[in-house]
Amino acid sequence: MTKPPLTLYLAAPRGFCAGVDRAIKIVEMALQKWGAPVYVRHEIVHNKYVVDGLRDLGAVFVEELSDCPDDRPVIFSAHGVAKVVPAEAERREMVYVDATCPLVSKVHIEAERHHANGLQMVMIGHAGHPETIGTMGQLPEGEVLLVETVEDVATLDPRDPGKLAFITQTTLSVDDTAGIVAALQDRFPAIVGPHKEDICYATTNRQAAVKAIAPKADALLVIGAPNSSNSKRLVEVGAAAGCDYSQLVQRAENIDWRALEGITSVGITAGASAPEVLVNEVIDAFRDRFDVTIEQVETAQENVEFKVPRVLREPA
Ligand code: 0O3
Ligand code: SF4
Repeated sequence: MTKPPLTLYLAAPRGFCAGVDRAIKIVEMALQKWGAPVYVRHEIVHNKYVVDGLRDLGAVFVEELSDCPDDRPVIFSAHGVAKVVPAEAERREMVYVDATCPLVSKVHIEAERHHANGLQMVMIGHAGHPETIGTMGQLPEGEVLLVETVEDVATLDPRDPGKLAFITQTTLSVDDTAGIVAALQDRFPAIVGPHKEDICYATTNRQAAVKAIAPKADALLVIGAPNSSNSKRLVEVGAAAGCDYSQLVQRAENIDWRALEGITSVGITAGASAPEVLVNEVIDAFRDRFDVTIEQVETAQENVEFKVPRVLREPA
C-alpha cells in the first residue's frame, strides 16, 4: 500500500539547551566520581526518559533534602533551589553540587541586588513551579510577590509602589510576559527590571522557531513532559500562531494517530529538556505511516555552552 505524502517541518533550535545539557552531565560525572548512589533533589530536568536513564546509572531522585542520607552526594536540579536548601546541606555537612542553570542563577543574583537596594520584588512566574519556588526563596518571606497573569497585577499590594523591581521565570511565554510587564509598568511607572524580562535565549529561540512552522502545519507536536513549563509554552505558542492541533507528546507511543488522519503537514519541536533521540523516534513513527519529506526550519543558531562545576572536573 502506498503511504500518503507528508511534509514534516522540523523546528530549529529545538530540544536540549545549554543548562539542561550541563545539568545532565553533572549527574553523569557525579556518578563517575563518587559511584552510586548519587541523590538528585527533584527531577534533574523535567523529562521521564532522561530521569529513567540516570536512575539506571545509579541516581536516586527525591523531592526533598530530608529524603537524602548525610553521607551521599546530592545534586540540586537545573531549576534552582531556595537558599534554605544549600544552607541545610551545609549544616548536615553533605557533599552537594548545584546544577542550577547559570541563567537561573543570574535571576537569583538580580533579586538579591534589588533587595540590597531596598526594592521589593515582583516575580512573574507560575505558582508552585520549582524555579519560581527557588527564585522566590532567594529572599526572605514577603519580599517577593508573585504574579501569573495581567489580572494579578491589578490586585498587587506592594509595601511601597515607588520601590519595586520585577524578575521572571526563564521559561515563560515571551508574548504573554510582555503583556504582564506592560501592565506592571503601567500601574507602577517606577518599577525597575531587566531590559525586557529574564526569559532565556533557549526559551526565546524555541518559541520563535515554533512561530515559523505553526502557521503552515496542519498539526504541531511538541515533544516534552507534562510538568515541563517551557514545553507547555511551546504548545500554547503554536496554537496562538495558528496551528489548531497543537499537542504535547512525551514519546511516539503517545501520538493520537486518529486525530492526524488526512493531514499533509506536521510541525515538530522539542522542549529544552527533551532529548533528540525522542525526536528521532517520533520522526520514525511518521515514516512508518507516511511518505515523509523533512524540511528543517532554522530561525536561529545557538552556540551556548556552560562548564560543569570545578569539583567534577577534578579527579576524585
Ligand atoms: O522550567 P521547566 O519546567 O521548563 O523545566 P525543564 O522542562 O526541566 O527544562 C529546563 C529548564 C530549566 C531547568 C529552568 O529554566
Ligand atoms: Fe537555562 Fe534556559 Fe535551559 Fe532553563 S531553559 S536550563 S534557563 S538555558
